[in-house]
Amino acid sequence: MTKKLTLIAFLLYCLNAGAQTTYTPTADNLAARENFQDMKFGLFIHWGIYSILGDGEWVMHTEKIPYNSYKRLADFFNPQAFDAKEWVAFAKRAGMKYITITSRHHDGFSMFGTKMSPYNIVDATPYHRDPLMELAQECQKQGIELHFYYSLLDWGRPDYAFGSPIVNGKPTQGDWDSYIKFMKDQLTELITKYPAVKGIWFDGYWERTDVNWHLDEIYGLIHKLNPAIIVGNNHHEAVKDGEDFQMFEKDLPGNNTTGFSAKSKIGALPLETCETINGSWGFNINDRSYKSTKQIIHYLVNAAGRNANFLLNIGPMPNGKIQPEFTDTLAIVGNWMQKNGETIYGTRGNFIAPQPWGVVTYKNKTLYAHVLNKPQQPYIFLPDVKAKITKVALFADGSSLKFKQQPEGVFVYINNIKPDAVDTIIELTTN
Ligand code: JFZ
Repeated sequence: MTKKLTLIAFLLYCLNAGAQTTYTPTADNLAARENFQDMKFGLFIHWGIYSILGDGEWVMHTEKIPYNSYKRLADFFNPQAFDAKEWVAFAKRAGMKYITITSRHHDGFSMFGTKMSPYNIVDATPYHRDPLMELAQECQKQGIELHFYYSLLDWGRPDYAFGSPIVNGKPTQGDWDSYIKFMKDQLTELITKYPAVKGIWFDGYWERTDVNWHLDEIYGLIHKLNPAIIVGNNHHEAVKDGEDFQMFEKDLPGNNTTGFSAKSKIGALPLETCETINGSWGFNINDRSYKSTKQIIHYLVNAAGRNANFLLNIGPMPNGKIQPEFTDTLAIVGNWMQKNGETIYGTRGNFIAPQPWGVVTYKNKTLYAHVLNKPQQPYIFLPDVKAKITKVALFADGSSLKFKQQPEGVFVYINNIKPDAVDTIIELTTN
């Protein structure tokens, strides 16, 4: 009996393992993944016609606005103050290496010039310009990567069939094949028309787990058009075949404070976690729960220490400007990155597990211990350091620190140093 069960388990395992090995990333794709991990810090942007209402990107749903009424927002969307050059410069100034922007959110409005639907910024608004094209060109010019967020879920298209109606007037009978084709056509536009797009960030899968999303075809198409594009999906589940990175939402990998990261077992792919600068993704005029520079830096350092990128979100205003609370905070984060970026960019983490006092990143032969919380003891302990440590110094000024290496790990004595208010970085050199 047990033997039989073992055999069945083994066969199931083989089936599963087989399913997971259909996609073989190209060398370019593997290089793109490495590069992605080196970048560490990105800017997430939620911007759409919902921004006008200043109540987040879910406003159509939360305020139960019928689709046909919601669509009128397009008539007033005219972001005259939008300047792609400013946005890209702002991200760079903050120390960010890539931008991930909503090309189409759940409301179904395309923020780019698409031939596949008239419900897009070029054809349906008085603005008549394509901000994503301007952004793509500017990113290329200023040397920063661009990724597109793309919603699988659509709150208005008649061919998208909902499991249960959420928004008034939303169709429940759809034409699934037509909808899948529509998405493929739009993704083809996004990948072939916009210069230097390096990633696609899917969302909305969780709205219908009972349908066939044809992810194999969608991912296959993306990789056929450009094998180096990295694909991720915010499905809150274990990574699926054809994906190139794994994402976490509002949680550091391994944590589950949100309740929806339970099924996100950490896999072997590059990791990314996203979080909001206040409490909202899309512009929210009444949200003043701004995170401090210290909170943001800690999030970034904690992510890096867990081998993950940090994608920090802002919701620009409907006029195209970024509110000063965000630019002020991120300028300070940028100053910190200018000084300390060496201990973040290009590093890897999780070589030493997160400790009560903080985390460790490493690059080449150097370990960077980030002391985020003052330890009770006069020392910090780094377990499992097998390489011989030849020197330990304070990263800020290079002054040497006393240390003791044992088979179990390294003790670094920090009782004589003035701790940094944000992050005391200690550099350990190995031979
Ligand atoms: C999703 C979007 O719905 C949201 O608007 C934003 O774009 C964010 C980055 O991603 O957020 C979700 C998605 C699913 C759940 C929670 C938040 N969920 O299933 O609990």
